[in-house]
Amino acid sequence: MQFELMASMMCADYRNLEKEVRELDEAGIDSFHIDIMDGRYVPNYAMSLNDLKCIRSLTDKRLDVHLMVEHPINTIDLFINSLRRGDTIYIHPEAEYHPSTTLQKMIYAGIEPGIAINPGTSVEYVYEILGIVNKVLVMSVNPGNAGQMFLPYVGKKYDKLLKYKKYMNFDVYWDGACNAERIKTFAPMGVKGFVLGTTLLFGKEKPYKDILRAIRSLDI
Ligand code: S6P
Ligand code: MG
Repeated sequence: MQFELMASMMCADYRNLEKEVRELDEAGIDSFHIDIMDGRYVPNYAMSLNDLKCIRSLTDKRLDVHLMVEHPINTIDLFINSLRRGDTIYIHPEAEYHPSTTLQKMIYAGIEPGIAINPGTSVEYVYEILGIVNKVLVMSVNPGNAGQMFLPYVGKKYDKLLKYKKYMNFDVYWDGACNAERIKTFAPMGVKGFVLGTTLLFGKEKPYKDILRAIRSLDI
């Protein structure tokens, strides 16, 4: 079964960022997930624009930029201008007065428009903009940190989104506490890709290529 695997780079070893990117690239990761935080929308700082530019220069794989910032319209051009056509930016609709304006800017620039939905945000809240995004990133932990516990109540959100997806044009992605069991359950339901962090990919004793090979050969 085909599904995409993304590496959550805030979990990488920053003493060796270039080595990390090259190993993940060679191991067959599909894209690099870049978590940008402003210390206001979420109580943390993770990666910076400079980290993003560094990773963009080291790989030809796609980048997924997950903006956990207030009013992304104020800085969206910095991110658009640092990416390539076909890369993705996710914004949190609650963090923006006019999320559709920000998404439209991405569309004009050839960036894949995405939204991220928090565990406490309903599918109904984002219903209108589902029609203009290509990707929906469902958070199964609260945004702000890696290594958190899975919140099981988000499961129902996938059912709803996958129903809407049948007559709209977006794909559904998973972010937070992703393990092999969750891939086995949700990939066959139609979830297109999974962000891998500390739960499944980083800080293990095994090489990335072995971990990714094991995930791709799961019995699904
Ligand atoms: C959380 C962030 C995520 C995490 C990722 C970590 O704010 O958006 O992308 O980095 O979920 O994965 P894990 O397996 O440590 O929860
Ligand atoms: Mg993320």
